[in-house]
Amino acid sequence: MILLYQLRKCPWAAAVRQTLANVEQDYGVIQVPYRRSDRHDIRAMTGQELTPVLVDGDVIVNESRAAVAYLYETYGDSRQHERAQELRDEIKATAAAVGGKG
Ligand SMILES: N[C@@H](CCC(=O)N[C@@H](CS)C(=O)NCC(=O)O)C(=O)O
Repeated sequence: MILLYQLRKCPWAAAVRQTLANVEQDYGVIQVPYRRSDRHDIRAMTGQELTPVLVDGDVIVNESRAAVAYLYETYGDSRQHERAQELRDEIKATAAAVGGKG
């Protein structure tokens, strides 16, 4: 079963929930503790404390755009596969921009 670790009212988690609805996948929600230092599950799985985190079997994805891209690639139709590719390109561009700052 797909699990979504999230904080209440998180807009990025809402984007992942909308994507799960778009690809018609059932999922469970795990609300993470408000305090970052209490998010032991997230830290153990991803090495960081930000939510959302999507878990689909052995696949663990943190960062909402990466989670949306994963869902569209895995469960989407051809139009959604194209959207996934656009997101992957955006993620790469962001990483290059952030990396270029140093
Ligand atoms: N770029 C990240 C942003 C994630 C993010 O900032 N999540 C917030 C919740 S909406 C969070 O975990 N904040 C940690 C905190 O407030 O302690 C993504 O898109 O997933």
